[in-house]
Order: sequence, then structure tokens, then C-alpha cells
Amino acid sequence: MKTFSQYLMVHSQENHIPKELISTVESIIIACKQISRNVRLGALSGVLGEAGTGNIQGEAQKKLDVIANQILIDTLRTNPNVAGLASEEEDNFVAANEQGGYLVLFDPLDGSSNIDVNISIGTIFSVLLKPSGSLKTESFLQKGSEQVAAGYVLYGVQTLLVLTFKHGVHVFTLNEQGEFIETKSLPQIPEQTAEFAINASNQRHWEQPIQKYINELLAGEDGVREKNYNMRWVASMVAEVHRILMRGGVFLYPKDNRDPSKAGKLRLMYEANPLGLVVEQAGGKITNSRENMLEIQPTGLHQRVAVVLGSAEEVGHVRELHI
Ligand code: AHM
Ligand code: MG
Repeated sequence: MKTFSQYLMVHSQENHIPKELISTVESIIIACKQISRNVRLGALSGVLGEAGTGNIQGEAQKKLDVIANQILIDTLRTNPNVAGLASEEEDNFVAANEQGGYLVLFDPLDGSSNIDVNISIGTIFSVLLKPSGSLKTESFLQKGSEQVAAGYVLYGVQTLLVLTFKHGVHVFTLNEQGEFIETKSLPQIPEQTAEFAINASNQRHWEQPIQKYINELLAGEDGVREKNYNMRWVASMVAEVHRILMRGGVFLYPKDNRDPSKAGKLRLMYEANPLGLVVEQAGGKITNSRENMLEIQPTGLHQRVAVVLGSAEEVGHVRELHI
């Protein structure tokens, strides 16, 4: 089994990955190990509970949202290869090093509602090339297909790192010595599935095609489907994506009619695009119901989107229902 450092050495040589990009990803992982240590200690390190502040999305921040965000910013700013950062928890982008060639975008602590109840949470990250010229918000507004690396760290029963440099997906487990060890390479999301994930409490607010789709799954063999479906909802997108990566499934966070100005709950730059790249690199699909997610031209750092991802057959079916 390869250590993370051994993997980076071999993978970067085989795929001609620049050393500056490797160094950028290494810094992200150093920060995530520090976040993991805080998560593991919970109440013992005083990190649980509300921070008493709000973020730009109007959401109440947990202490750990704020701590994880600061750890990532402090660690990445010291890396000369990092030109700028954008975070779900920051109003505007953060400038780092003028000579840096990369931009890092992250959701420092995804699944915040699970922090205080000891259920899986994660950090999601995305790396882009910095376009030439001075750093501005537009520098970050690149399509998901432009990402040069993306992944997540899942603070679950084990701490896992899942990473892609667009040459397949690799999975690492944090050992007792605090080192990531490669435990799975090139996982493939099965094309078909009988498992779905959606927050059903929002059902009355969904658009008609999603109503139809979920009704089909719920009816199973008694309806138009040839099988019965099972359902899971963790309320941590990282955990849902990891389950789908390991055994297939379809995850939906559709558009909600309550607020027509919002396209969905989840964020394109910090959640949908990085997790979408992982899913597509493992043979799955991701869409906003109508378009390929990774081909959407972003219009804002904190843009929200509807998300449907996972096993190709089900994602394709949702798209067909929206035509
Ligand atoms: P967060 O980044 O503030 O934690 O919000 C994103 C999370 C996702 O991880 C998860 O899929 C979703 O919100 C859960 O939403 P809900 O509370 O509607 O179940
Ligand atoms: Mg999130």
C-alpha cells in the first residue's frame, strides 16, 4: 500500500502533473489533517456549538465552520504557489501570493448541521489555474471542467481523503500515525442503482419532473420500475457522495419553488463542481437537471445550483424528465 507521498511521486510522474500543483494539494491536505484532529476531539477541544456569527449565505456559523475556514486560509496563504482562495464562509475571495499559479476554492466544513451530533462531515476542495493578469472575482469563475484537481476529506468513522487530478480517483485512509495511505484506486460508480438520497421534507416545493421521478422510485415494482428502491439521507453531501462512490446511488438536491431567486441550496463552486469532478472521474454523472454541471459558466462565487448526481442511468432519466 502506498503512502500519500509515494502516490504523489508516482502519479505525478506518470501523468506529468506540475510540482506546483502537487505542492498546492499537499497544503490542502496538511490543513485537513489539522481540521481532522479538531473534529476527532469534539467537546474536548471546545470546537462544538455555535460561533454566534453568520456567513454571506445568511447561515448561522458553527465554531468548527470558522475554525476549519481559518486553518485552510492560514495554511494555503503560506504556499507561494497559491495565488488566491475562495471559501463558502468568506464574502469575497482572499488574495494570497502574487506569483502563485493556482486558485483554491473550498467548503471548509460541509454538513455543518451534523457537527454537534457526531455524524460524518467533510472538507471539499477545488483547484483551478490562475488566469493571467491581476486577481479578481472573475479569475475564479471557471467551468467545473477547467478544474485541475478536486476532492474531499471525509471525517467519518475513518478519516478518508478522496482525490482526483483528472486521471481517475484515489482513496486514502488516515492511519494512527497521521499519514494517509492509499486504500482504493480507480473506484467506479455502477451505472445502475436501487438507492436514492433526497430530503423528502421539501417534497411539496419540488418542480413537477422531480415529483414524478421520486414517485416512480417510491412506487418501485408496483409502478413503472422493474425494481424496488431504498433511501438514505445523511445531510452531509460529502458522505452521500462517498457512499455513491463506493456502491452507487443517486443524490438529489433539486430546485426549490419557495424562493424563485435561488436555483437550489448547494453551491456550484464549493460543492457541486469539485464533487462532480470526482463523480465523473469515477464513471458517474452530475447535472443541474438540465445541463451537464461541469459545463455551466459560473456567474458568481456563491452561486447556487440544483444537483442530481451519481449512477449514470438514473441521472440520465432525471434529465429526460426535464426536457
Ligand atoms: P452546509 O455546507 O452549510 O453544511 O450545507 C450543505 C449541506 C449538504 O452537505 C447536505 O447535502 C445538505 O446541506 C443538507 O441539507 P438539509 O439540511 O436540507 O438536509
Ligand atoms: Mg457545504
